[in-house]
Amino acid sequence: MLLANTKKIYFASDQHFGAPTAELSLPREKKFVAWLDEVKLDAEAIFLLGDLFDFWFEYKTVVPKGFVRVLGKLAEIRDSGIPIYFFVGNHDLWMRKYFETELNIPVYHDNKEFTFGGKTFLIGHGDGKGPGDIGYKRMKKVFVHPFSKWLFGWLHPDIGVGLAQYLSVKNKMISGDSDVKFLGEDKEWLILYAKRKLETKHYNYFIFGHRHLPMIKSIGENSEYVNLGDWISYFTYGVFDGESFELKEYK
Ligand SMILES: [Mn+2]
Repeated sequence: MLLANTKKIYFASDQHFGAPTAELSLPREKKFVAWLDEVKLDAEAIFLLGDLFDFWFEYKTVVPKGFVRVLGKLAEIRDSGIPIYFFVGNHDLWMRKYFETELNIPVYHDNKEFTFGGKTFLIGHGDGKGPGDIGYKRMKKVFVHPFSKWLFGWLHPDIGVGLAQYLSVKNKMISGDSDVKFLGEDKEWLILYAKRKLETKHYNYFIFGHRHLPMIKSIGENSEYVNLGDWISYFTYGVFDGESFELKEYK
């Protein structure tokens, strides 16, 4: 994709809507919708890099309550012709076809490469990548196993969703959000993951969420690691104008 020279590509992640409660999440959701209203004016595409919801489980016919403002805004923007891409995070990995069928938004369950304006990007949520994160990796195997999903789907939604929301907020090991301190460039496992990738293939940008730590770090020649931060404490987002990538704070 070559960018028209007035257009931009926007990136945001880790909104965790619904947390810690629906009531307390609502002002953050409204702020994010206001941001979407601004970026739609010059967006060539919008990337959402996961954990949009603090918990999402996709039943065959039932849609979890809440989130109508953000879902409606995404529908409006997508219907206006702007492409939106969604990568699941560790909090909303049970997505199936709802975003695709209802919103016409593709859903990716793993990292994906893109090229914009001649620059190469590796994009994803970032959970379970690189060394470490062992407890979470083990849990993720259970989470994504078809049998667990089938079993969970048989729980009454009021029980299943209630239980999951409780665990999501209470249990940081399960959610994989145990450590939101920067570990240092030599230990930060998403940076190590990106550097390992660079050994076999060059990318200009590695764009991830998950760590909730907004940063841009040079990790090689013409190669940068970007973490988008979150919409809980930082309200940060990425913007690529065809030549360079910037991290900004929405006020
Ligand atoms: Mn997150």
